[in-house]
Amino acid sequence: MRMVFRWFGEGNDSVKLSQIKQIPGVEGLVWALHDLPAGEVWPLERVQAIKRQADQFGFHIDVVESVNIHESIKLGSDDRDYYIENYIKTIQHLATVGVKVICYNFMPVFDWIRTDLFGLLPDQSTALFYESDKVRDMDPLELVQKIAANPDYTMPGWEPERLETLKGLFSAYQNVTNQDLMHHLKYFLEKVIPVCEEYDIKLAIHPDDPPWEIFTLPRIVTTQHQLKEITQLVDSPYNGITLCSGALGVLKENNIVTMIYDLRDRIHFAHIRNVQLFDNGDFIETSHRTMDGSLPIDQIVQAYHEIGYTGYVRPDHGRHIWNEDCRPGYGLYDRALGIMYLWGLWDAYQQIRGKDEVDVTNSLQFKR
Ligand SMILES: [Mn+2]
Repeated sequence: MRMVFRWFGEGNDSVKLSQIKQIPGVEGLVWALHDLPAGEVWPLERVQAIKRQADQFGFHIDVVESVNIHESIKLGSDDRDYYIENYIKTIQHLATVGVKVICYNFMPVFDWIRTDLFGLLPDQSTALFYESDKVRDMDPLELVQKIAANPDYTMPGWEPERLETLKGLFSAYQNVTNQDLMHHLKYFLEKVIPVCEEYDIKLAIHPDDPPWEIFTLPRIVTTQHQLKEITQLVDSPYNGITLCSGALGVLKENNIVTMIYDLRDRIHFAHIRNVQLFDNGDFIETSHRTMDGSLPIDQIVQAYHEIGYTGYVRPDHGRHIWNEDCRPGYGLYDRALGIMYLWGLWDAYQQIRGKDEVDVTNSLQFKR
């Protein structure tokens, strides 16, 4: 596995590149031009500026997260070809600096959703928290208004100008079924994947977070079955996935270990994090350690080791610890601890099994 670290850019992240440099085994930055709205072409000079920044510290910028998809593409609107053309231009610009993987998502309207950025864990650290009752009982417009006014509610990815268009977006999606959304994804992939093949950049779709229907909007990236279906929409190795253990793992029927074996040829990017699930559907993010949450992070890393995974990995969200002042979920300390846990597991499996003796035939014995 090749360890990378998400960085939001100069002036947009509390973590410095000099700090990331001191985390063992981190070889590259996961980046994006976060100030650009979905649908715009990423200018070549801005892409090259990131490359120069990373070069100063010896990091590669192979992985981009995310190049967001314009709603017109997800809706299948008349103007979608214009935005697909822009996407293709961005892919061509990213190829000039050696980008290898683009993570993206296909969630209508909302990016990921939580109800509390600073949910309290028993050790007094805080983390992102999702309370299902709060989401269920709330009108989406009300929720969005609370986001602006109340720091207890947040949905990163929301810009004020998008809030104004929310009503229009909801009515636009009113008659879009899951099947329609899947067709729109297929249309997009059919246009873009040949370009990816030409420029040697792999697409990696991120699962919906959380992976269930919210506010009656369609959702198509939630289960192993759907991920498999998506990889077959255009049957190319360049049409792949970001296997996010935390996003998928909050749905109890999702077995991350089984998914790793089933989707192994199409996993181009792995997000590894743990979550504590509660019976009522709430969840809170925890440290990466297996026994701190509900997911078998040890078995997940073991599965990656067994398949001989050589793709990119990043720790996902971390807790906020040691009074760190940072972006929610993206502090330095807990993600660095997470990386050391992942390396600890990886190195141990490497020592025990030896890469040459990896037996992939007994892969499902770790099913949980
Ligand atoms: Mn993720």
